[in-house]
Amino acid sequence: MSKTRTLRESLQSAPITRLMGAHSPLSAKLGEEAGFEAIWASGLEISASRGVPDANILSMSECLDAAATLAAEVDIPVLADCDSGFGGVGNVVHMVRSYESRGVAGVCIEDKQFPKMNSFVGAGQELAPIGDFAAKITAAVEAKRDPDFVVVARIEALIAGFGMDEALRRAEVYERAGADALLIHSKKSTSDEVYGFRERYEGVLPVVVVPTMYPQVTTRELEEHGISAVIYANQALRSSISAMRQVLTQIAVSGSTFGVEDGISPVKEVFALQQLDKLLKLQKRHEELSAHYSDS
Ligand code: SPV
Ligand code: MG
Repeated sequence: MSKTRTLRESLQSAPITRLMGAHSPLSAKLGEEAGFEAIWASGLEISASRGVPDANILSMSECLDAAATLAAEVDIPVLADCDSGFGGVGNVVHMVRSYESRGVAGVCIEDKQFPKMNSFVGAGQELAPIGDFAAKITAAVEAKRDPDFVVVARIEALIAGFGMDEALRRAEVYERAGADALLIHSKKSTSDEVYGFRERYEGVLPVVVVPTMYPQVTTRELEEHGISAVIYANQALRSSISAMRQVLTQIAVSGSTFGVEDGISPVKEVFALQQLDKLLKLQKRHEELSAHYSDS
């Protein structure tokens, strides 16, 4: 089955789909290895890995390259965080064509103005007019070539302080505009707000959540409340920052790497993630074939 169809069907059916955030092929591989159904090519993670804020500082082609590069290294589908679509409707159409042609299974665009600001930053949460964003969703849906390519509409009304009625109004309009799923984002410290949205939303689209600010919630609880997919958007990145910081400080302070050896991945593990065994097999076969052709 194609990755686009896999993602589409996974969102539309039980059990809940779990997406792990990634910013590199290595982190995507670790997400796949841990058993997640799909990868979220996170704007926050990709920006942070480049040392810049999550505020459309990177261009679309930089984000695309990061998402496509990690998509090429995993067998599970990748949903790309495409911020607010990188500009006007022309940018959205170019974005869909580009991501689709580079092996990404779907895109998520949020109803904020360009340039967007990460949702957990107090300032800069400017919502796009509902009609403008809905029309972009329709343009995105009409631009795709593969009918299974997924277009997720992300609602930022709760983040921007416009309340539940506005979030629900937007959900209904984005559904009519052709979205395949809705991502309802919340910065509350409990899941009540997204559960409230799920209860009052009367449409048929799968609902996706990102529980960064309400980490106590479990996948099972989300599923029991009718949530179709959960994105663990940035835990891989954050764990790598704290692990690297701790180890690097220890080496700097102790003047040796001996004390950290037991706590870090052996070089062998790095080789395994690089699929070195495949290269060695390939080289062996090449030698054999080479000898065979030399004899003829
Ligand atoms: C991301 O991972 O970039 C997201 C999720 O969009 S959030 O950081 O919660 O906005
Ligand atoms: Mg993002």
